[in-house]
Amino acid sequence: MVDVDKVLDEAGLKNPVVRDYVAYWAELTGAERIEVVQASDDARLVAECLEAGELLPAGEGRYYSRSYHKDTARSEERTIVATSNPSDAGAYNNWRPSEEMKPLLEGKMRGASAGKTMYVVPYLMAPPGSPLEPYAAGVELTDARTVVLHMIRMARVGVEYINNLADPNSFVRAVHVTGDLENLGHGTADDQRYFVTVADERTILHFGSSDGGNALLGKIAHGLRLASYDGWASGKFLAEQFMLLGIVDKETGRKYHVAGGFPSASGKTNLAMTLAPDALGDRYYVEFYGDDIAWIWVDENDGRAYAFNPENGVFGVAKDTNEATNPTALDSIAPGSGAIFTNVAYNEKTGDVWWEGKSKNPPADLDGWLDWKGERIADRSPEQAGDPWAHPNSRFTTALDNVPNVAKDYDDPRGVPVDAIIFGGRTRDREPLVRAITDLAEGVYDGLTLGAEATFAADGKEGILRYDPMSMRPFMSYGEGDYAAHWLKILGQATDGPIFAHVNWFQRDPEDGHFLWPGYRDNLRALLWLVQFKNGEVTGVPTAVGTIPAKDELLLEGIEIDEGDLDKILTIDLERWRQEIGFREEHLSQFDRLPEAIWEAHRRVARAVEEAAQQG
Ligand code: GTP
Ligand code: SPV
Ligand code: MN
Repeated sequence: MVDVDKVLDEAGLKNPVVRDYVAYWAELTGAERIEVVQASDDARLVAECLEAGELLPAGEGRYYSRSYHKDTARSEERTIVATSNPSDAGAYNNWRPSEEMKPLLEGKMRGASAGKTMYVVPYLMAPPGSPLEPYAAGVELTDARTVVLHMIRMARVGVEYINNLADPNSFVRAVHVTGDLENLGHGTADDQRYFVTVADERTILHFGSSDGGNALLGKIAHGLRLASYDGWASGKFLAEQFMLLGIVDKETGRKYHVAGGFPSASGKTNLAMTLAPDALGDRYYVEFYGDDIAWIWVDENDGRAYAFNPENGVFGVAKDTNEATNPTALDSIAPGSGAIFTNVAYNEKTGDVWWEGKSKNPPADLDGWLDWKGERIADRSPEQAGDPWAHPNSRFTTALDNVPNVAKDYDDPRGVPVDAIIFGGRTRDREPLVRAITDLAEGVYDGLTLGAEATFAADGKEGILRYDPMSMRPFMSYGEGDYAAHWLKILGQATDGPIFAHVNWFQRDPEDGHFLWPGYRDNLRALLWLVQFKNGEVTGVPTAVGTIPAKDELLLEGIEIDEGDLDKILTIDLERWRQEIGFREEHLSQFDRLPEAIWEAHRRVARAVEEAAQQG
């Protein structure tokens, strides 16, 4: 038996409620040792992981890890939100009663860490001193050392974040037990994996994975799923899967902040890290705040919406990250950064890493190269030759202060004022480059009808999106109707609120499939138009679905784009919009208690589309 008190005393962990919680789970999981983690333990833990083969060296101060081959992404079907109130059930949150889920998870976790160390990771998901700090403290218990290293990069870690809480009970209990990965029945009827957030008890119980958001519980389980529930229950804030960036106009000295929701793997990291296109670089500069989560509230003193990024690091998609698409990301994972790569291809002789799109072609010399499963590329059969080297969801993990354009005030507890909220999904047609929306209810309506093309288009109908409200579908913790009402309530408090917009970088040519818009760094041009529109510097072209840029209003200096392509992304395809309105009606009908203001916004947009189509 571990002497829990002794370990906690030695670590200076004083919060009595946290101590009881640690003791309870140490006993239940049967862990052989307990260790309390501080951020300063990183170097030692890295050395231990290298020694144990849990990490491999990937050049100076960079590391490589591989996860079990069936454990490479979040599993939405296995993710559950539990509470004691059945009316918390929504269309997407897989609601279950907590009285059913808690014993089930305790049963799976009982004795499951036998022989292992249980790491106690106290953390904070907010800049210290923030008004939302009472919702940000947590203690993750995990039996995986590499998960600890991810937490140290992604969150602020140390006992100081939980020792002096105003209410010693106000921390999130986040329990992660890996389980026997090879025997969990992944994808079968007898799947043993459960990723449960007991939202009204501020408890997270995740069993059966050591990958990404399934295992680093500060990020998605706490920072999004639980925080959005807390934000609603307290009536104080929104927690959203949004990136957050600043645009500095060096000529006027003004700075604008844009927050934006794009479904997973749809471009948040790339946008937040973007550099201005070369031709505009003398005047504009983009600052990085966050790439995946923003907490948003309204300050009653000045009536503005404020946001911060609760995370301390970046967990970015590796695929297609290269010098042209995202030089900032490459700098942030440079030698010496402490970056951890997961499930990319690895050269066991040189320590090099590679992923699809890192360079046009994979390394020509196959010597030493292993794919993400650890299989030798040189030994591939002709049938395997086309398989990707890296897993499509392979990632890099790096701390925020490695990002070269991170804003100086990224950890300002007051947050930054939000000028615009944008939504964007991968849509190959219909959605123009950008359309601005000035009305709050229409903006929230637009977020609720955000969608992306299903990438696995099974038996979906042509043109139907996988709707992903506000890019929160996988993280929704309570009913969508209540969620919409909460948005209207919070942002309704603003007297100087953000403008909304829908953006789309992914429109394609129906014939040859090429992207009509070059994307990446050029995306800043759409955002610049939006802030100019908000400032009244350009007027745009009003349409049934918002205001789009007039062609000569976009700053197009130095861009390479075909005239015809440009015309196409600046027009509204009314026939496709007419069809979309019908799909939206069905989509919104799933939601209980959807506010009448949202239905009214829907009817206004539907009527405008109909009228425009008839005039058309
Ligand atoms: P999560 O971390 O899963 O929430 O994803 P994310 O939204 O941060 O996505 P990310 O920025 O990592 O981009 C996902 C993929 O989209 C990457 O492979 C990018 O290269 C690609 N991508 C991002 N921006 C653009 C763009 O403007 N145009 C095109 N064509 N592809 C893009
Ligand atoms: C996402 O899937 O949206 C992510 C990665 O940001 S994970 O943390 O694994 O959820
Ligand atoms: Mn994400």
